[in-house]
Amino acid sequence: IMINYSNNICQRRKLKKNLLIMFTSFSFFSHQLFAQPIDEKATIETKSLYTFLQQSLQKGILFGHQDDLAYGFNWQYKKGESDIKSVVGSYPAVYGFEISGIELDAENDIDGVPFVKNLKFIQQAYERGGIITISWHLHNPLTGKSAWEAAPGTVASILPGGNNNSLYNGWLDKVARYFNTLKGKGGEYIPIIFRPFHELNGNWFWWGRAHCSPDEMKQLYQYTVHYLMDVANVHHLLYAYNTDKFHGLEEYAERYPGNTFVDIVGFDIYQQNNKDDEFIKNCRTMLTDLDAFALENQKIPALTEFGYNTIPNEHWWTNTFLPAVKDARIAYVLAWRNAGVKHDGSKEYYVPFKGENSAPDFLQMAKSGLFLCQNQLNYSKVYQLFSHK
Ligand code: BMA
Repeated sequence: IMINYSNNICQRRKLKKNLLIMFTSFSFFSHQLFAQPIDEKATIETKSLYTFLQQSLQKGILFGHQDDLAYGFNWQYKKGESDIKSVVGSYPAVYGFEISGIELDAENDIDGVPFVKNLKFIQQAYERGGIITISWHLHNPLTGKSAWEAAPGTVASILPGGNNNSLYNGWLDKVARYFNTLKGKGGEYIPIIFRPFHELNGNWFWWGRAHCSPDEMKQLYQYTVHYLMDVANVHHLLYAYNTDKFHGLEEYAERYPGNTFVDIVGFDIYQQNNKDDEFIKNCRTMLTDLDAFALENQKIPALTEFGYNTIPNEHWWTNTFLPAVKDARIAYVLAWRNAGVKHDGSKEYYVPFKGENSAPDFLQMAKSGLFLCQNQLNYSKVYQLFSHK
């Protein structure tokens, strides 16, 4: 840039103003156009998804639901069915899936869905421009028990030098193998937002806060990303770092593995009882912190899981959820699964289904226009922002 210095104050002011405009627009565009997934070898569809998620921050919040295509409150494996669709007439924009069990060669995931079926659902969603995110409630590698059964020393045991490191490598190989089966019609890999070690500041999983040091957690996250990317050569993943609810940025960042290991930053939040105002307040505070963290680290913010089990308040969507998230800068929200009536007779569901009490209110919320569903996306918009050359 050629700059002609002048002593004229007025001209100098003008120059200052112009430089300011140039600088702000440059940083705006650099944030918009130059940020890339952490994986330099990310496939072109994965890069496209990343850019799409960034752009969508200006357009609205993509609405997501776990296991949306596999089952709903009172159905299972019905072609074309979706609880979200039964209420708003469109599939969600984001589809959550689970791979717990893959590490033990199970045929079904932890919630009973066969992996071969999940593969088909993922392909269907992808082909219409849906966005896929996958969680992993991986078993405890030290004890072989569930993700919820912590044992001292588990994390250290799977890091390099630990007794179970090669076992864990084997698990990651299986995860990589499964991810490599996720392909579109042209044989291209389907981009996945992978969110390992979710809710890592809670104490309920073996990788939780009470069971390993911040350093061990960071190492585990870094090791996992490095292994999948550089050893297993998987290049169609975006990585989400995701805490549970947290109190302030210090807690949020305590176990953050660093900017070269994370693409998306988020947290999970559930309402537990009738305290709607508290939910709104807490959620807004955390979203403000998340926004600051995401801006500082140039990451894409998202609400990686949320819900109020059985939605006891029929106006929860417009009275509570909408006020909680409406001012937030987040790419997507993911409601948890509609498990239905479980073996013990208890119910579990987080989005309405046809005839459910909060369904009209959910529809009302959808009309606010804040949320984007599948009907506002298509394949080329999400996955073909860049061309194969
Ligand atoms: C939990 C519940 C469980 C489920 C688990 C893993 O929050 O929904 O029923 O098995 O997630 O998906």
